[in-house]
Amino acid sequence: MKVYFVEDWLDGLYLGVQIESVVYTTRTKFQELAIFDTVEFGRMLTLDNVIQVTEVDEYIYHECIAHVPLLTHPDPKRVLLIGGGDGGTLREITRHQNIESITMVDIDEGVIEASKKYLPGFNQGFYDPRLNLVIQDGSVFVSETEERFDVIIIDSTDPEGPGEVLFTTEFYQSLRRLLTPSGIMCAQTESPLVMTQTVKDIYHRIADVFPITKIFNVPMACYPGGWWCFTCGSLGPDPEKPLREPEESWNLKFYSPEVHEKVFILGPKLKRDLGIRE
Ligand code: AG3
Repeated sequence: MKVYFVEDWLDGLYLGVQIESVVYTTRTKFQELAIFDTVEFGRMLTLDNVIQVTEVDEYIYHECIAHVPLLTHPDPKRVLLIGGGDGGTLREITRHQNIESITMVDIDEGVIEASKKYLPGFNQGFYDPRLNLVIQDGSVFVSETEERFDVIIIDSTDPEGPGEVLFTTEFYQSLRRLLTPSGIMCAQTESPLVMTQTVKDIYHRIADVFPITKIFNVPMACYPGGWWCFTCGSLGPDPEKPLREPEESWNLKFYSPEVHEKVFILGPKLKRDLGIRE
């Protein structure tokens, strides 16, 4: 018997992932969480029936969302991560030995607990002594904190449900206020192929707040359209120009200095669709 998990990407477009077994399901305070072992994507975590991570392609997303901003900032010491409860982004941040403190703010402790139990490839960052873990709505945290950060990373869900507030102009204004003078932020910003209007709206909201705004894009088989993007807002450093290289001992699988340069290339149609002129 073949059993499939189906994510409705859009009306008229879905992804079916054949399941080997259901590892864990729970209803957290905020969402339905499920972890499956799948035939092609390895272990997979879903929230409210939306695929968040799969073992097979998570490194593309996590390496890029972390190393693109961290390696373009001249010397990041204090890092803020909002969301990212599965731990994949945190795992990549903790590779940087020069970072002194990592504040991670996630609304849903249930996701972190599930990752600690069922996602062994993702969760080592939770045991890093530099981590200050805060369970709170990220939008509330950024509007109240007096702390300042060199790099801020937003590893959110889609802009629906608990993640929606992390895509507003007010939120981006708070991020700008929390950044040190050569600070940079990097957010996951959805599918350029099948959510183009959403990407465009987010891009322009960020560009209205930050002096430098750049989008980069990667393949992501498990996300809508198989094509995903991230947007960096910077107060100084050019997100396209890494100032340092990753250590060989990190054994990265996707990110490299060459990849860093290439992921910022957008095709002419996408640039037009997003209203990006340069
Ligand atoms: N966060 C972005 C997931 C968005 C996926 N959207 C979808 N499948 N419709 C992923 C969290 C990774 N740490």
